[in-house]
Amino acid sequence: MKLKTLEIPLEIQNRLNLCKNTLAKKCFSLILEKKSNLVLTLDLTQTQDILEQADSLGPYISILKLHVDIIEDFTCEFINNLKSIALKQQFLIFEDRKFTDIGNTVAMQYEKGIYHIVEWADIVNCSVLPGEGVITGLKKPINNRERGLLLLAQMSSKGAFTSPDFIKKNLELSERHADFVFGFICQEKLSNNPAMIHMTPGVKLKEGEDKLGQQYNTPEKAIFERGSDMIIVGRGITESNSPEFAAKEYQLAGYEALLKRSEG
Ligand code: S5P
Repeated sequence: MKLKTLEIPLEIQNRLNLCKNTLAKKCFSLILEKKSNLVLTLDLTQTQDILEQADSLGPYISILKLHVDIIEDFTCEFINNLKSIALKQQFLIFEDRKFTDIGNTVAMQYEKGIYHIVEWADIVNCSVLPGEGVITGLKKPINNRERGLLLLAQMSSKGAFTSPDFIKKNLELSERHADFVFGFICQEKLSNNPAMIHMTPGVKLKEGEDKLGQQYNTPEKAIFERGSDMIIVGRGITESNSPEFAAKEYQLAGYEALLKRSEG
C-alpha cells in the first residue's frame, strides 16, 4: 500500500488558489501537504483514549472531529493537550456540535457552558433549520479568532429529511456568509463555488448499515462518484483491529479517489 507521492490533485491546488476563507485555505493546504482528505471522528468517552488516538493517527488525517459532550472526564487540561497534539501533528479540530437553535442561544452554546467551544474548535457545524439567525448568532462570539462553519445540508442516516428546498436554502446562506461558512456536511457535491468544501460522513471501506440507521458508502463512491472532497470516518478506524493500519487505508482510499477525479 503506497501513496503516489509525486501526484497532487490539481483540482484542489486550483481551488486553494481561488478561495479567500481562511479555514478553507487551511483545509485545502492540509489536504495537499499531508496527502490526506481524511477527517477522523473520535467518538470516544475517555480523554486519555482520545489523546492517544489523536497522537498516533494524527499523521494520516487533516481534521480531527469530536463530540465533546460524550466525554465523561472532560477537563480544560484535555483541551490544552489536544491543542498541543493538533499543532504537533498538523490537523484542525472540528467540534461536531450541530448547533440548531435561535441566534441568541447558539451564541451562548458556542461560547459559554463548561466547554467554551469557540476557544478551541477551529471548525463547528450547524443546521439552518432555525433560519439565518443561527449563523449570525454563531458569528457573535468569534471576535478575531480564525473560525469556520459547515452547514449540515444532508445526513447519512436512513430517512433523513433533505428536500431540494432545504438544500437550496443551505446554498443561499453559504454564499451570504462566505466569510464564515466554508462548506457542507453532505452526501454529494452541492455547490459549484470552488471555495466551498464538501465533507461526507457515513463512510466505510465496505458499504452497509449499522443497527441504528447509519448508512455507509465507500470512499470511492463519496469522492469520485458523488464529488465530495473529504471523507469523515469513525468506527471504520476506531473499531478496527489496528486503527493505525485502518487510518492509512482510509487516507489512501480517500486521496486516490481525489486523484482519480482530478485526472478525469
Ligand atoms: O449526516 C451525518 C452527519 C454527521 S456529522 N452523519 C454522521 O454520521 N455524522 C457524524 O459522523 C456522526 O455524528 C459521527 O460522529 C460520525 C460518523 O461516525 P461513524 O462511526 O459512523 O463513521
